Amino acid sequence: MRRKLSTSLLGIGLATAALFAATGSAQGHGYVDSPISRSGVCGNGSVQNCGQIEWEAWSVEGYKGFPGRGPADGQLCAGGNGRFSELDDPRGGNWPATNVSGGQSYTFNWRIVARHATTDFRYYITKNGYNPAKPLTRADLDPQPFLTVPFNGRQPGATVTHSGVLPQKTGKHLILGVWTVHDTENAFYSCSDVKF
Ligand SMILES: [Cu+2]
Repeated sequence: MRRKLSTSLLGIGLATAALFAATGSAQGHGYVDSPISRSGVCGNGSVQNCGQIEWEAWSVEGYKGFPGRGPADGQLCAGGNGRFSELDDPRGGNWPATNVSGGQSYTFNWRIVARHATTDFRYYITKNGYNPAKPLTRADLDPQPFLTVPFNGRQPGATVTHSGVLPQKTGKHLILGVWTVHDTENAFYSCSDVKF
């Protein structure tokens, strides 16, 4: 009886590992871990009840071409993926936020699980007067990214680090990082809550 139970548990474990491996190779990608993104705080357990994203912080993939194309307003942080809709929930403006300073250089970091050939990385930030208790829309963002890092089709490393100067802001803001893949129709979207 005991042996039978442990064998079936082993079977479940192997099935889970196989599923995880398949998902990882087919869809593995990346997310921002500095300043830590919503995917990151869900993945490391510091925020609870995030749903699926807790297990695959790197999977926020949507159509590329933001802001002209890409995910719909209100679905930007989940990259338009309904199964990650918890990322679009503003939680009353209470997502943990990384303290930052306007006008100072900041080191941005992506954790890359699958090193796709890359067009560029772009970083957008919310306008002055942004309300963190509302879902993110294009109208909430400064129209131009404050940092663009062209890759011209090159492959990134497993971690990617960019330095950029943060704009002058006050209070809570959201940084939307967009990693555009060169040879697919897709991009990765990553929302990081910050406080100036
Ligand atoms: Cu990928």
